Amino acid sequence: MKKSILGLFAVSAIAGAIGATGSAFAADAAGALTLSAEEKEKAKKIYFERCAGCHGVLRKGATGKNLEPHWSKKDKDGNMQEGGTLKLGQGRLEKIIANGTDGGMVNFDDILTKEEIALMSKYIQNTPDVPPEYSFKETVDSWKVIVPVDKRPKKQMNKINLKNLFSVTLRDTGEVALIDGDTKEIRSIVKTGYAVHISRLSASGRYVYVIGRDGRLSLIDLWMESPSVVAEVKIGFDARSVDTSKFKGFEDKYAIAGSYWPPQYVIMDGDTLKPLKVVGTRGMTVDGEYHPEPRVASIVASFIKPEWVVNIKETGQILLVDYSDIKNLKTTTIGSAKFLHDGGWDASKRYFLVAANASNKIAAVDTKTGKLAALVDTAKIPHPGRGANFTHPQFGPVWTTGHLGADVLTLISTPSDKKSDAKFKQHNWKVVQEVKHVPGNLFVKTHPKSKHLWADSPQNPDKTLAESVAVWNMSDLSKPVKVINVAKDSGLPETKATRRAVHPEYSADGKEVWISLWGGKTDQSAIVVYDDATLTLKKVITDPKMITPTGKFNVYNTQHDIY
Ligand code: DHE
Repeated sequence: MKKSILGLFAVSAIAGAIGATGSAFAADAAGALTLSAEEKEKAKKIYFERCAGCHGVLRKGATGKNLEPHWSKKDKDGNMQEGGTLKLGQGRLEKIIANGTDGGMVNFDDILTKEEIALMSKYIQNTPDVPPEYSFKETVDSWKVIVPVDKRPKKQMNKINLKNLFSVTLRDTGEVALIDGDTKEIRSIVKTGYAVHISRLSASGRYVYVIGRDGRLSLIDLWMESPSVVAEVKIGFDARSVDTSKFKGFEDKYAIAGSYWPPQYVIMDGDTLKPLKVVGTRGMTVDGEYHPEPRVASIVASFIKPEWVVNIKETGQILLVDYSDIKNLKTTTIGSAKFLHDGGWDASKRYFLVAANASNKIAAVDTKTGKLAALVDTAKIPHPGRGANFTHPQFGPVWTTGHLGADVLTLISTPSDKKSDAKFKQHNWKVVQEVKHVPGNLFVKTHPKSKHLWADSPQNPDKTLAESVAVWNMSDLSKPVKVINVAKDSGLPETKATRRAVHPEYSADGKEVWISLWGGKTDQSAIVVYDDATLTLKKVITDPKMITPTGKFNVYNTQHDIY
């Protein structure tokens, strides 16, 4: 898979390569694998930034393959299989890291130097260090209230139309840009954690919660004259998810953030981030095996119960965490499939659909009954983001996922209580259509007021495709109505490196679609805004401070889970 950059979705085909070398374990002299303290520190940092997301801190594998020096396991027929990085050896590992594999691992030769690739190959043949735990006390010690609640404004002090504000991740600078959706002006740039993953909103829409990959959670008060961080806490060493309490009576009361390492989630006060409880997620997988690193993937707040849906990646368990009594926390554990990643609500917001990406399945949980509603087989490596809900002309309400590993968008029929939808019941939880797209898709998006469905393809190895998005008219999905080259439309000078067009996001009124043009750290990046009705370019938002924009979160749409 040449020339798709970022290793963040690296799905290594190392296991596929086992046997190809035929070499015995420890082909390299043990001494040759010894690293100096300085080399080890450097390798650890690269591993955390580039590899841990897919392969896990303990290297047991998830989206990416197991990278332990030696592993053995029974295959489905009960035969013992053996493998590991030692068996592959230095030369083979260097090739895999540099060039990627057909199994989906991207090439790193344009991110890492030759020396760094050699270093990483050595590093992963050594036994993984087990990182330290992170206690409740340490969480509390990291907690800072920068502006106490009684010193905060009693009403909105700025003139921004907050509903249409966008919180935009500036990935490589550890910041978010707050961009006015009406004027397209950057209102403020706020320092946050490293490589922020997502922003989520409080139920009232006043507070933005921003989680960094380094586990730093920042709380931004949008009512301040210049919106800025009012509280911060570090919830772990490696994190991706956050949400808030959205059930009636609990608005803005609690926040929850999930950690990859240590595997746990933390419940906090919504307006101060004061840590209230930490809950570990180690335990048994859906196959009945103990896992030491079950990471917290997506979290979503229910609107119909005081509950969060917390998806545990490695175990395949979906937790419904009842926050009505934090002291006596009640949790429903629903077994689904591995490895759980991202997902979103269906149109009724009763069912949460989450990708079990290594099983090529979508798991749907019924949050009303607290039971698994369906496990739907899909094409390879579903990656919905939050998915896209619309009414299909033939099959009624559907939820859509894209795929990293397949050239389709999958449409799944979802239940509806409307009398007029009764005729679609027979299709519920079935794949009703696969719409032809290209592989390497990360995010799909639509809006209740739109007739269009947008899909990106930033992980496609072809530069032109990675820099483009496709748009369908939902009344005829036979082919896209338009494929838009976002990099060209940006008017920015051509670069050798790919500038990925990623993460379509609608404005609050559903009339505009914002796409990030995600260039390298030293390239000029932009947000390119399109008119959704005409599919024409409306505005290019660019600025020297616009460095590596990725996710964009419109306040109103994120607050109400509109997608
Ligand atoms: Fe994400 C959502 C994890 C790489 C941009 N990403 C999520 C969620 C998880 C996750 C668990 C769901 C959060 C939720 O809803 O609560 N992402 C991971 C990884 O483990 C992975 C594969 C590797 C890593 O090391 O992080 C990864 N993600 C990426 C990227 O490379 C992206 C494109 C750019 C970046 O930020 O580094 C990226 N992920 C996003 C975005 C969302 C997201 C924009 C939110 C989508 C939305 O619309 O809500």
